[in-house]
Amino acid sequence: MKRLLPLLTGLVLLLSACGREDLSALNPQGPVAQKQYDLMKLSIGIMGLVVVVVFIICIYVLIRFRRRKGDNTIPKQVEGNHTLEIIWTVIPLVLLLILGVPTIKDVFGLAKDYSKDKNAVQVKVTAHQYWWEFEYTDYGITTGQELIVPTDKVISFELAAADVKHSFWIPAIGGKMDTNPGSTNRMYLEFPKEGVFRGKCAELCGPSHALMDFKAKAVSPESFDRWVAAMKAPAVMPADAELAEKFTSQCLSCHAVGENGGNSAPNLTGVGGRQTVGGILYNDEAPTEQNLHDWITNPEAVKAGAMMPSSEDTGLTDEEVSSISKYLADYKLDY
Ligand code: HEC
Ligand SMILES: [Cu+2]
Repeated sequence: MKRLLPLLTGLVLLLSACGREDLSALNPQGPVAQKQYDLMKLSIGIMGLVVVVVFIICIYVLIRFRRRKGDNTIPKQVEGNHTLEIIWTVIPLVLLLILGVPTIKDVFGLAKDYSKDKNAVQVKVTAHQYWWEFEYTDYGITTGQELIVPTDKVISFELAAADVKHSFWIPAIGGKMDTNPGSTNRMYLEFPKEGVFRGKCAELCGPSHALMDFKAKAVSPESFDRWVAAMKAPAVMPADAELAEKFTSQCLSCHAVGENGGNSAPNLTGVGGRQTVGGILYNDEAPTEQNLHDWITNPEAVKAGAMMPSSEDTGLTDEEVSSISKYLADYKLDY
């Protein structure tokens, strides 16, 4: 044990340093995650209690009734004991009831369908290799990588995948739920606290599975309304006409800004205000413009298997990549 201690301390330090602090199901930031956490505590508590009691009895019996030196008599033979049998049948039954009643209540409670609720915000989530698309069906807007939600409403999710199976998970808020190609799953979440919560794909889906992050940003109701309005405002295109033409022909075949463009890649409206580029290059670790430049030059180097051409493929010069990066970094929404 003495020799293991430094190792254990090291491990605890290492694990606590894993990633940003918001990626923990053990630090719930909303009612759904709280319920799930309470169930975990209850079941682990009961299991722990059983283990401790059984071990104490076991060790006591081993010591108290061990064979002593020189004692060769056969112990008293016992067969059946009604009192004991009733006790060890009733105790597990009671424990299972304590565990079962809240579990069943919460499992059904958390499956509540808010898809017809006029007060809930409906969000259609589509998981792609390796990015997330969020469509707000009531507002007619779509965004990528960053889910913006108001703190005062239930968010009702309809989950699906465009290619292979993924899984939608925001550990601090609740989840997780599979997103399947060809069928939909539903779940709801609530975000009572303002803040940014990291989401993860929780189903091995390809070489960049571990990089398939997204952010859930919970904002005040007023801020959410401003965000919706800003998303619906006319797109801001590059000021330089030549650059706007390049951007349209090379990028908007897949991406969209405002009403312009395609829908096979993350919507880039307000991309400069996102916390990350590509879900994984943090804009507080390197300037947004730098991250954009790295990404646009060679997405494959950031995320193996990313379905976006490099600047070599599209024939953009480094200067053009820089100008596009500057334009996108400056493209922020006020909300
Ligand atoms: C063939 C379709 C396609 C084309 C063309 C394309 N992209 Fe992409 N782009 C994608 C896909 C797919 C992703 C998401 C990749 C991922 O995260 O795995 C992406 C991601 C991005 C992101 C990150 C978005 C975010 O929210 O973090 C930026 C920025 C971007 N592309 C800019 C550009 C620019 C600029 C061009 C033009 C030079 C361009 N893309 C051309 C498909 C494309
Ligand atoms: Cu995935």
